[in-house]
Amino acid sequence: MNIKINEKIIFALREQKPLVALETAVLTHGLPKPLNLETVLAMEEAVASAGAIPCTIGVLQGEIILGLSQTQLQDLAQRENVFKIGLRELPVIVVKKLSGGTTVAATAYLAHRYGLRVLATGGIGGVHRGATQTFDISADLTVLARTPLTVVASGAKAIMDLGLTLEYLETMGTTVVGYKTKTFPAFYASSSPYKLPLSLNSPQEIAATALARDELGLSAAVLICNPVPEAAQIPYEDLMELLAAVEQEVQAEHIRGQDVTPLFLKRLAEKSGGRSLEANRALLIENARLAGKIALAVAQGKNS
Ligand code: PSU
Ligand code: MN
Repeated sequence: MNIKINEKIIFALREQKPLVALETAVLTHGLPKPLNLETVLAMEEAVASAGAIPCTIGVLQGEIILGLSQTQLQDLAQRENVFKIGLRELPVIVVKKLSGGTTVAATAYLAHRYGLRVLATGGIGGVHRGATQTFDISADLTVLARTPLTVVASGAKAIMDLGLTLEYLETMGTTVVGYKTKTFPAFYASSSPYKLPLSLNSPQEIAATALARDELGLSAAVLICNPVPEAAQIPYEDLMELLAAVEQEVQAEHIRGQDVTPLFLKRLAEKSGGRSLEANRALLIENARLAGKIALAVAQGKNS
């Protein structure tokens, strides 16, 4: 199998060092250039500043790479014909020697398979608005339900139907908790009308929760919902107005499937005059930082 694990990552795995998996669909499809590369590098730095080791995952010419180097990240960020690689695309991408960014679903699967415990992203995919008609439900949700990682995100991307997404997470048995919050964050907005009954207040508490999950033999992820920093947020009401406008445009274009999320994000960036990009960048970095702290606490818990 064409899989390459960076030597630093092999060493860290062997020594049970704290590691944080980072996805690359955000690099190839989530953010515009040059913000995409800058942000992923800043996420890696945030993980490192918390005392953990970043392991960014993606595919270059059919080679699945765990721990992309800076040069490889530059390569992936600049390539034109890159795929958004979900779990089901992985085997074909490998055989056809194609390149692309891995979604949360594919990244979580690979991270768990090779022994990582923590993953950071911006917002997970979810149940899309209008899903009762389109059936558009992100594979992130089904993968998280069977992948025992700790995933740090600012909830689901706000372009989703957040209520339906929460219902689906519940049905699938994924643990959802707020980090120092009792509401489900709405990605660019730090809060939403959706309540979260359970919250955790420190990386140590989160690490202990992940260990308890493992001891119980539960197979789902623990999703840690970390709100975007207040200074960078778009207030929920403003966000809903922006979304209503963008939704109409997107519907008129009859876009389907994997292209829906990237188009939505792009249009929101335009309509918000770049505010959504600033919020996205800020939350990605803060999620990486928290994930680093959690990975450290998990490693310390394991070694004590
Ligand atoms: N977080 C972001 N920006 C993104 C994504 C996450 O801040 O672009 C990506 C993730 O890779 C996630 C994907 O898995 O969007 C979800 O896409 P879809 O809704 O098509 O499943
Ligand atoms: Mn979809």
